Amino acid sequence: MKYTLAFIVFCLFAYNGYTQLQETNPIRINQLGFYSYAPKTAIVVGNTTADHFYVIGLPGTDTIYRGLLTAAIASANSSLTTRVANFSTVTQPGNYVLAVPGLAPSYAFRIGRQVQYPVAVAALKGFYYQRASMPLEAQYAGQWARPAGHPDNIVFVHPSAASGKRPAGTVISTPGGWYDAGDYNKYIVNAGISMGTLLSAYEDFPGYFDTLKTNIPESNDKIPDLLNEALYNLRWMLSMQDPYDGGVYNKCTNASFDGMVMPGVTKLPRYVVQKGTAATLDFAAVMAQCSRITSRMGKQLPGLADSCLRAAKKAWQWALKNPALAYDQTAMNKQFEPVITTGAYGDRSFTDEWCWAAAELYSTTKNKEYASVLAERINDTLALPSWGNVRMLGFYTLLRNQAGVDKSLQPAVQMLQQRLLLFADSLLAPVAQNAFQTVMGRSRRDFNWGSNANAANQGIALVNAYFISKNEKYLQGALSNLDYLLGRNATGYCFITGIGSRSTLHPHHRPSVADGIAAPVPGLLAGGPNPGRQDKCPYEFTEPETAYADSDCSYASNEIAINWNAPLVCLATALEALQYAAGYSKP
Ligand code: 9MR
Repeated sequence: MKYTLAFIVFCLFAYNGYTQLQETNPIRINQLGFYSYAPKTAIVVGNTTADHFYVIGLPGTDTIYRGLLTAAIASANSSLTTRVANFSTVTQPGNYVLAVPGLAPSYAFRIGRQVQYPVAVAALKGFYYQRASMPLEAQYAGQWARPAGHPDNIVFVHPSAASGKRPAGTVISTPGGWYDAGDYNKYIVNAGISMGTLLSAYEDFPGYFDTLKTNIPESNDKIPDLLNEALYNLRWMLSMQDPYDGGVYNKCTNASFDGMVMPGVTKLPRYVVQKGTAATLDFAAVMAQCSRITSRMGKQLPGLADSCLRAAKKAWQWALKNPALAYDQTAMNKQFEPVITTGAYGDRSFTDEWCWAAAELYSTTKNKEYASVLAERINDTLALPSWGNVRMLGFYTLLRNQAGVDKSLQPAVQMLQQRLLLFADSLLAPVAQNAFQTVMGRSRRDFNWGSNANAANQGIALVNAYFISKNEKYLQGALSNLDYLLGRNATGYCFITGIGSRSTLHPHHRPSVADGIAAPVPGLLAGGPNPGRQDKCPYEFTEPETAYADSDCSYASNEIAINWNAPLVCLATALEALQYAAGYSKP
């Protein structure tokens, strides 16, 4: 269908005008695009008098679809009002813009198969750019190549971590692993949830990951790249366990944060600090999960599964002797020197870590010892995973590995399935009233430090509900949150560096700030709207869903972190892997 010449001319004019403007486009849309047979929604923000919208094919000016905007919806999470443009009936593969008379057209987007592949692969590659202790070479890192930083082969045992065989000042070696975030420290608690999330993605879709390549140095070996990447961090984690007692240090860290410089510029002393229950149980969980996965890869990874399981069991034993040892950095600093001021990840409740570690160890060994701890925890309340609450990772694992589960646990596992579906239903219930029609934003509490990880983790919970029920409504919810992260949100940003037309450009990420390259390191998920604004930086907008500053000052809304990237990898790869089974794409 052709539309009127006047309208076409208007659109093109507005489009050219728009590309010179830096302000946010009022049409909020997934900036990558849509699977042909999946739901397609854009959100028009602000007061528009037009009632119609148009989907226009590119290149050219053909109006492919004309639709009605809904009535205005007042957002519960800001003072914005929105109108919804649904164009799910457009299925023809191609490139498009969405236009509303009187407004600049949307960014161009694609309809077709594998449309979320760029974000899936970039988010996984993001971990490579976080690697400590090795140079990033141009053939893998492109313009973001850099020398190695933080060798971590001379690391001091901090007085808080002293033990008989390793007194304060002992030198140990804990090289490798990923930098946690925008800073250059390495924290076991946060590595734990990140690894658990990535390894779960692998366990859910091993076939998909067999062929997913990220162009990393290990890409030509016989191991999937997701596992290659995870193993880089796993080997570091193994070195964080005290071999004499099985306890695991909380972190490998500077005393205080490095300045905004490239890795390796500062050569300040590094320490391992205090062992703790959360770190040790998270470690046990990751090692048990990795053992289960790599036990089928004895040829490629000889001995690894056994080493991981031994490390997991040893950590578990230490935790039994120290069942609730919190990492309290303030208290620690009153007692020991040097004072440590880097991130704390100071968790104080451990029932969730016990649950996760028990679930992983049980699923790997089917040993009764772990079953009994699991039985105590299996009816605990469901909550989205976060670094301070990892219970759900244990539940996902249990559901995934329920074949052969002990009879005594079976009724609780059945119930867990039903409870997860109810949890997922509670995520879906408010979507219709949501001004952005996403699961994200069901409550103002969704917008905290690292809010974008909530969006991704909600999506993963829904994917798990889909595994149980095969009900496509859960995947729609998951897709709505991927749309959110890719631009259908109150800020108008795609929150993944290097993806989409208007994405995060100035993350609080030391290499991106210091490397002298205009474009940020790609594939990294910004923290997202956080009205707490703990960084005290200037924010143009301050309401729950708009409190986001694309500025490297803003560590409370614009840092990147491995525990935010990991659920993004998991969500994007799940949808890519499921697109055919769900009928969203035709092979
Ligand atoms: O993600 C963490 C967030 O939940 C906390 O509120 C915040 C303050 O303690 O710390 C965040 O984690 C940071 C960590 O402590 C150090 N590396 C950067 C992390 C992301 O900002």
